[in-house]
Amino acid sequence: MNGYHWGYDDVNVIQGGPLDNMYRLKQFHFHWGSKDCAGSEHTVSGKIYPSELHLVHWNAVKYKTFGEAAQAPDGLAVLGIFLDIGAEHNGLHQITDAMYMIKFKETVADFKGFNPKCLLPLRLDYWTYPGSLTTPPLLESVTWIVLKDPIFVSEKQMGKFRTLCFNGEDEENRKRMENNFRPPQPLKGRTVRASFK
Ligand code: U7Z
Ligand code: ZN
Repeated sequence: MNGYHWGYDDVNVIQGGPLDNMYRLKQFHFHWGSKDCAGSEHTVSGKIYPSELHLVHWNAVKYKTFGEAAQAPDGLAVLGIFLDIGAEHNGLHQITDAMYMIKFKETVADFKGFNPKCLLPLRLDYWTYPGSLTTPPLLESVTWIVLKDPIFVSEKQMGKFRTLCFNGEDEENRKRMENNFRPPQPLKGRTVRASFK
């Protein structure tokens, strides 16, 4: 016995590339606009995408908890994937088809057997740089890995994101969940490296 036990904790992980350790998936989420001309948090030579998926991973080799990792420079690794408008995305259906059930704050839906690997594009060319969380507390603990190739989703699927609300079902004023992105920030001397020529 070597004390190591393989388990589900080791399924949704990323390693290699700019990462010195294995990073474990904590959560994933999307940012999007009210219209297709806004939504992504990264831009490519000025090009803005309608949405950006973030697969948030943490260094469970070096740190005991996600909270501890979130405060260390090598604590988090977020894989960013652009969403562009095209044909329907089969992998995304399980998510967009559940959205009517979770329209309001604090509503939940059963969600089983989903592997976010189905949301990756074929080619995994990426840019990488040391950066921060894009929401408060904006901790500078993220190795960003932003894929060059977008995935394509239909306008109808994108529209389902925009039916979600920040408010609860019983609240008077409806506040649509949209434009939940932070615009690009100055590089401040950081270097962005590409995995490809
Ligand atoms: Cl985990 C933590 C540590 C210290 C102080 C505050 C926190 C905290 O509560 N959060 C950090 C951000 C809440 C959980 N957080 C996120 O889940 C999170 C993860 C990724 C991104 S993003 O940069 O990929 N958009 C944003 C928020
Ligand atoms: Zn995010």
